[in-house]
Amino acid sequence: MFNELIIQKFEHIFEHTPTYIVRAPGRINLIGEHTDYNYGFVLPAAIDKAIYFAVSLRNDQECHLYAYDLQDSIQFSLNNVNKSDKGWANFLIGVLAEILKKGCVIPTGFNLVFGGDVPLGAGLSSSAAVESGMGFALNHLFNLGLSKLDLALIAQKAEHNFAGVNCGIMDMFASIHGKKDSVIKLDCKDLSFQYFPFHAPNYTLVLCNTGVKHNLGDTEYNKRRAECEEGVSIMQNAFPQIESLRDVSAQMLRSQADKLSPKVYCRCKYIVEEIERVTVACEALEKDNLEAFGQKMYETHEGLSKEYEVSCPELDFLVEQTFNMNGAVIGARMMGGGFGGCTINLVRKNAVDDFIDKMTIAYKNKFNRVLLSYKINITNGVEEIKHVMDLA
Ligand code: GAF
Repeated sequence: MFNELIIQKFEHIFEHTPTYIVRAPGRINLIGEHTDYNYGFVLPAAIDKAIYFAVSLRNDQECHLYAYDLQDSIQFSLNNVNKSDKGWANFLIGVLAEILKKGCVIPTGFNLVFGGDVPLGAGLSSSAAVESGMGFALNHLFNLGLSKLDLALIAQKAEHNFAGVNCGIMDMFASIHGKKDSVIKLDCKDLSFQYFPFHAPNYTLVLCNTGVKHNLGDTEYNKRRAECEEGVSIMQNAFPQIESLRDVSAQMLRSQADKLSPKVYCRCKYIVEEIERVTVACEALEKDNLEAFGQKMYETHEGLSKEYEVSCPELDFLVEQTFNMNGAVIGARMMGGGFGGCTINLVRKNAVDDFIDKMTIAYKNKFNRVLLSYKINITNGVEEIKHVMDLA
């Protein structure tokens, strides 16, 4: 178990037991991709892959952080909370800096070891898990009284200001607000949300990891966001009341087609349709109509690949292959920011192992790469898993 390894490492380095152990999960997203920063709907959930943190207070101003997976460490003083040359450290320092910016008092330094099993660069939001776990740990350690929503907003700011990705709120929100066996329908406009039980006894959610790593910091993600904003600002000439693509209907968009470049039009079209798709997919979920839900997942992939252009040959291949599985798969699509990472598949329970075998062979034959597949369970969001002091 990862939490045990993290505790052992902590005790080895710092020669005392940690005060808190925190589990911060990665996330999946069932549907609603690239809609968060367009203030639409998303449907994510926290998963049984997580980053674990062991933390304790110090009685000086030093912060000592150790990354278990990278076997790397950093030390700095609370009087000098700045960006580091070490990329991994910025996700943690960013959260601390944003908490301080908010005016919270952190009177002493702290020790921290973190690590886990959220695969990096697989589109499962390992960085949001690190940020939400860090925020949760500091909130507990220093009794800051921050709400879950505060922690999500702090994590998002850390990502913007310290990692340089202009991301939406979905990933950190899901990592923090996750609920066992439920998906979260989040309205990214007013941040209201609703849990939907994910009741699919005959199906398993399977992720297929291309092993191709994307870097969201790479300009493409920020470019898509800018293209959507360009579309909105042009359409505001005709519709001054709109603030984002959330406020644009398919009909309004069509009426402005000749004002937008073909590329911007395609980006906006995908987003407007995807926002609507989340609502329709949720209705299908409420009626336990998993087949209809799966159909929407395929439509999302088509849009992401052809109109939003954030897929890649590996992802397209994996989705395409699901049609050769004798009906074992009822929905599949690329998931997350894109340009690699995972596909998410809704697979009939009795066919899962066969599905994984066939996909692994097909992927190896096509790209000469090993396909890693994960059967996913939906879990609670960030939580304290053991108060070691209580055990003493
Ligand atoms: C990444 C971002 F971090 C999210 O905010 C979201 O935009 C997602 O890509 C695409 O839906 O995970």
